[in-house]
Amino acid sequence: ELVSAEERPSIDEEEADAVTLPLPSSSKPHGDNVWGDTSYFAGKKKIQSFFKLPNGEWELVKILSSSGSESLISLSEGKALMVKNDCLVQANPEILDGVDDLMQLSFLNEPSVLHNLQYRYNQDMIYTKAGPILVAINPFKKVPLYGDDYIEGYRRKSIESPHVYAITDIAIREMVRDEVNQSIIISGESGAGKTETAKIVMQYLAALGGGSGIEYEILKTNPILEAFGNAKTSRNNNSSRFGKLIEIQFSETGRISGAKIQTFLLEKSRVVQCAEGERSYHVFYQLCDGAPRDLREKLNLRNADEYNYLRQSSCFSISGVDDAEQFGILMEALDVVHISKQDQENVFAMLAAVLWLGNTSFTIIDNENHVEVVEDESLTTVAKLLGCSCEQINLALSTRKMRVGNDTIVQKLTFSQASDSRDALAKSIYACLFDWLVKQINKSLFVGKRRTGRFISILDIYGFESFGRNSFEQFCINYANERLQQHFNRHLFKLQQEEYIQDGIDWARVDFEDNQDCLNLFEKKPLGLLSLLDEESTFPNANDLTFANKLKQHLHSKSCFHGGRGKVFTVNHYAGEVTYDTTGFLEKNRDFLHLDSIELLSKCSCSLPQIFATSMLTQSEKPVTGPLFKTGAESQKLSVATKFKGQLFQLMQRLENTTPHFIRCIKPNSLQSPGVYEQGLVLQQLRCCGVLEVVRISRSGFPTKMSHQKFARRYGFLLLESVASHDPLSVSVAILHQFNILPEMYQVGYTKLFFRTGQIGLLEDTRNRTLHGILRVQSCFRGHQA
Ligand code: AD9
Ligand code: MG
Repeated sequence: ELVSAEERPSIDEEEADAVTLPLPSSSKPHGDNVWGDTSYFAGKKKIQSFFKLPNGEWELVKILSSSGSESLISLSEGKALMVKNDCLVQANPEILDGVDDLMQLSFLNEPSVLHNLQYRYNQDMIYTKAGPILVAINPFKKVPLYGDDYIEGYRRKSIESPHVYAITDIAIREMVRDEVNQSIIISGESGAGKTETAKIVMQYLAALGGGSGIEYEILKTNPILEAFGNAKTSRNNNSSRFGKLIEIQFSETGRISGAKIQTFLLEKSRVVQCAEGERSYHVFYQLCDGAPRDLREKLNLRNADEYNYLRQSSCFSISGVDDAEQFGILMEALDVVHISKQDQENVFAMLAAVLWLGNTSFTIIDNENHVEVVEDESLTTVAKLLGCSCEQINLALSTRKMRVGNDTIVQKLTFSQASDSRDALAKSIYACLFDWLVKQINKSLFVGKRRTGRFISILDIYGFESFGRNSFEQFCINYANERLQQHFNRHLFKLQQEEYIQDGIDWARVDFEDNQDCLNLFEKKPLGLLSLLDEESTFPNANDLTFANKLKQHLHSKSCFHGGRGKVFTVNHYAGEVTYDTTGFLEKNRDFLHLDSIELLSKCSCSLPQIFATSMLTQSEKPVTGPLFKTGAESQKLSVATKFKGQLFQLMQRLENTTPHFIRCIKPNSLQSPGVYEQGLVLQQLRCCGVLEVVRISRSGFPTKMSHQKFARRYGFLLLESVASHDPLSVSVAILHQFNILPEMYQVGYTKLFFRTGQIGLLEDTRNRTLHGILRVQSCFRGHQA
């Protein structure tokens, strides 16, 4: 029950202290233990506290007695211990254990947040709000939180605990209410649960906006993209090796009308090489295990362990996964998205061609190490699957045509050059196949006329990566994450604060970590990481070492950059330092496919290789802003990094025009096991994605806002007494008074009203109840008339 400001009892000093943030104003969000300000502990009798154990984990302990600078605490196994007060960090009262929004915690130190999340996680409450964002901790087991009953519960708002469904519901409502496109941005480490979360979002959207049947098609894109774009890695048995943005389109009546998928940076290298214990893309194993007999014969298929590309990592199966069964699911899904049987067979033929290509071998034909392709079953099968002759393949892989003046000369390749060109061809066929499939799916999901309304985009993109050895892939991924982090910062911190200031409301600035310096390090022209990489990639005699030296020469003065010995350099990312090894950078960035190979594909009699060749050639003819590389005698193409940067800019532009909703996925352990919660691992992820700062800023701010006009229009009809003046501001203020909204719960700006969390919810409830009542009365009335 709300009481007006006058009636409220005054809060005495001691109580007021307990509800304010225990944060010294100078504390910085990052760094060790900055949240654990123990001065608040000193001299106060609090019952619970956190004590750091020798293994670095925090334990919740009881304070038995406290004097001066020391306290007697009781540990879980019943032991009592005398410790210095500065080893203790203030815990929240038990009544706050497991609150569903971290904003409700009185003490927002790291151990308190960790404890709260763990408390919930132990009871399968894997979702927790952190102010405006949703934190999702991977349960690594089936949790009873999904399905029709839950969907219905969230739709009718009879269930209130934080959930992916709840955040998706908000996105739908805001799309309709504000007529603004929405985005749901899911981030987190590999294995944290992004892809599963994206599917849960889609499930809810399909349930609420379904009806036309297209939602079923949209859901069926998941098994297809996962078969072709996911693989078992050491971190996740179903790791997405590409980024994905799926835009779900709605008609004006709120029904799903179509969808569009955009993918980013597929990890091509996995097709020809993968680490011990990992696998190549799922689809290869599914095909080898699950293809029906006639398809096996047509494609001359063998078992997975007979293909070099699959054999090298000595891992063929994933526990709990039946690849043959998955193949059935894949074929069914391909039917649903209208890929014809003929096209499906063509797709499988390309997969088989890639596998057989990996089995082709070379013989040395002269004493200069030049080679020819061995004419064996592998070669004849590839030729048959692509629709060309063995000799054409031999020429494409073992020689290179060069332009010298007006003449074309043919140069023979060495063993390692020929192996590289074979692998490059295999990678290109696979990458083109992936792009072609996405294009076909998009055709099936897009019907021009239906696309008149709004959309909700779901972004599932690889999170920040830092491994023992970091290569070009991590370089691109982490760059993408810097951009996303800036988007996140801008929305949650910058825009919010700027808006407060512009609207003239009372607001004490809160500092946040700005990553602009790091983005500049990547993007500055001509002396940024990407420009220097592109420049070095155009020099024929450059190598990974000259590239590393060039970076050190030009960037040594930048605060986010540190040169290392030899081929390494370190970038100070928002989420921590990462040391990159430049080995392979230039080659991966150039991503050569020799014109000879493109020509080979263009001359094949099968349709897909021809399409791939055309797309490779036209891609290079597009107007470009970055440097061009010669891929062979004449063809030119964009560098991988430049293309990726372009895609990212486009992505950011698209997201910029939407209302974002953020879901941060957290991996509780590295074992992929249920029930294990490693505090250190969780803490590091919470720091990386700024969860704690978000809570801090949201709690001290006014996260909900509405213009005076909109507010007056939306709630004006609830006024019981007429207002003297009808201008929106007066009406708004009258509403606020009528509902006894406490003065500290809102701020009146020049153009907008700003509210603390939860306040608008009260008004919305009343509005909905009133509208419901009016509708009921009207329908009763109509019933009587009839
Ligand atoms: V990667 O960056 O693509 O390597 P993701 O996408 O973050 O990664 P993914 O969604 O694939 O992780 O989740 C990894 C595994 O965790 C899944 O295969 C499930 O076994 C498990 N998982 C994730 N979320 C849930 C869930 N809500 N319920 C049950 C889950 N299991
Ligand atoms: Mg994934």
